[in-house]
Amino acid sequence: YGAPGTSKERTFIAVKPDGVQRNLVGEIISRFERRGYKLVGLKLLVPPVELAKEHYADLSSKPFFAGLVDYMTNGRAPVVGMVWEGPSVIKQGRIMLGATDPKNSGTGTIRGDFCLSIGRNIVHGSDSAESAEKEISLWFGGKGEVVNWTSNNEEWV
Ligand code: 3AN
Repeated sequence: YGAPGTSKERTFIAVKPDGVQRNLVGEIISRFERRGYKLVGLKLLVPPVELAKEHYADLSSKPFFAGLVDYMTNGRAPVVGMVWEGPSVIKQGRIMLGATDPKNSGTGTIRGDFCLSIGRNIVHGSDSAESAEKEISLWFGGKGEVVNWTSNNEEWV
């Protein structure tokens, strides 16, 4: 399970605090469900500071890093973490999210349909197989937190 390039490929998708505040959790889950992807991990949490710092470690030298970590962890709204499974879900998940900066996100993408500002771009999605593996183990590291199950959809989608 989880191996990139297989039908069981997995990615980490999160609805960030602005997406939760704006009541877009259902909309975002629904888009992945309707596409045919399978939900195999789901949790609502205010992430600990250490988790957010590790999640965004690649951005630790950026001027917006401290603000980004605070926004993710200050508890004004939680984060919804998810693991989605299916063919090319890492790449397709990024396409469904749209460009990082909503000024460049196409209509029809989540960001292109629902937001305007890079600091409030609603969703996160793993950007590579390496990131997906790291982020899934970071956010869903506990035993049984990611669930292997058979969807009847697989015969039809
Ligand atoms: P993505 O979320 O598309 O992988 P990253 O990893 O470059 O993009 O950025 C992570 C997050 O950092 C973004 N989703 C956004 O919330 C925040 N961010 C990125 N660039 C900026 C910026 N110039 N100003 C404020 N926040 C930013």
